[in-house]
Amino acid sequence: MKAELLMLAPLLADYQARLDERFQRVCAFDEASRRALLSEGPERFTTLVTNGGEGVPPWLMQALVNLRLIAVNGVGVDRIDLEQAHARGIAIVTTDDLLTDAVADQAVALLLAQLRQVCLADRFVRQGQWPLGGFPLLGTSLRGQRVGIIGLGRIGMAIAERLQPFGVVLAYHNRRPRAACTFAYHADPLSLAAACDILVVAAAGGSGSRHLVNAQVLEALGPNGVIVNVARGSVVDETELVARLADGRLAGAALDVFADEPQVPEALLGMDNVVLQPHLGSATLQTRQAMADCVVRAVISAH
Ligand code: 8YV
Repeated sequence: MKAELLMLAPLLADYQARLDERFQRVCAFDEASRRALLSEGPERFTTLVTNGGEGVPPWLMQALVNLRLIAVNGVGVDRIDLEQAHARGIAIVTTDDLLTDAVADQAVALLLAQLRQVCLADRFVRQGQWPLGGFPLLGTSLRGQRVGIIGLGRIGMAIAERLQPFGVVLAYHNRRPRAACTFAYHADPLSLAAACDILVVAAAGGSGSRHLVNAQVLEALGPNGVIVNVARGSVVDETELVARLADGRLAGAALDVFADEPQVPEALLGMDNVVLQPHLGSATLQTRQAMADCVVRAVISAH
């Protein structure tokens, strides 16, 4: 009899198949099936697989009284009750550095897409507008822009390294200055925003970074400012962001993440100055394969 493995998020099929050789898979991808587990013997699970966006609902974690391992197909642990995991001795494995390059690539892609209006111009061509007259708007050059990175961890640093050859001026905010880093350090996001044209959000999510980019920070960034967020929607006050994009107090945004995914504020959908993505930072085949392989190995080695 195979041990049961609880899946709160799917893996790529080939990697799921490797797990299926060893385990009896129980999928609970939505709220209703997770609630149903409560009356179906939740104590039988010792291991679960989830991803960064899903985490583990606290009530489910409480019900899984024999849980020993949470394998995260991602790097974010902001939707996992770390205190409870620690107190109960539940191990958490993440995919660590495997998605750093993909997320950093996505940040640069989104920034360029926003400045050069790639999505807007694409819509212009598709809608047959070109023969009626040339594209009416000019983009913004990246060279010379002052780019502030909020959260200069692994992903933030990888974004900075990619942006350097574009000739930008880099600065950052972190809880602490990064050793041997030559970019200007700002002890708070407000001072960083006041010194920048573009703010790239790369900080980990969770209560510690919630609304780090608030109304004051957005005000300091100003009407020519652009925000790129590849981290978590929770780091930015989304209501403020949307209001400022709508009335011109902010120039533009490129967003891979949102406060209440998969819900995207309706107002954003009609704006030409935003680029919107459905949380695709790590979504390359190569990266997702490497991540899934890491998850499979972690789960198998724990049994
Ligand atoms: C993943 C993420 O796409 O790693 C994370 O925390 O948010 C994403 O990069 C997500 O975990 C889906 O696997």
